[in-house]
Amino acid sequence: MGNNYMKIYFAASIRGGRNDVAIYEQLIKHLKQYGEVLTEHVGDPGYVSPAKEHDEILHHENLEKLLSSDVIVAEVSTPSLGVGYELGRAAADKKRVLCLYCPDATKILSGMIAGCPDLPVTEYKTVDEAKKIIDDFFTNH
Ligand code: 6IA
Repeated sequence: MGNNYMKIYFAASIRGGRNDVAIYEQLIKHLKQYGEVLTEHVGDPGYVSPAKEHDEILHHENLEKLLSSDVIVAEVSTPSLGVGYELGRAAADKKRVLCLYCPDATKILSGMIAGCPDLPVTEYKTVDEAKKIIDDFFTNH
């Protein structure tokens, strides 16, 4: 497969909480060897909130990117309505999806993600483990 030409949509929490942004940043950096990451801002610790009145255009632009992507990689450990919505749209469009989840007793993954056969979830404990899961996903598919 022409992995270098892949369009990758990386999804992770923004308004859901930015505690894991350093992880997102590292995962995005790693993903770039497999293609173009359409959503690099998700891993930018300095990303500044656009004003709420831009939400409509933000939704439109993100959805266009999501539907044009070849693969969606979502970091789902911090619960995010936006990520859940994106994953639902991805599943409806039969996209290839990888969900990465770092288990935490205080943030149990939604059953609507964990229980969806079109949204495979792989658990990881360290960023190195998550990178390896990404490598397997892109080399074995
Ligand atoms: O509900 P959330 O905000 O946690 O949703 C995060 C997901 O929705 C990410 O995967 C993004 O693709 C998308 N998303 C949500 N908000 C934004 C955004 N600005 N900019 C780009 N993508 C977004 C919203 C303002 C924010 C900086 C506070």
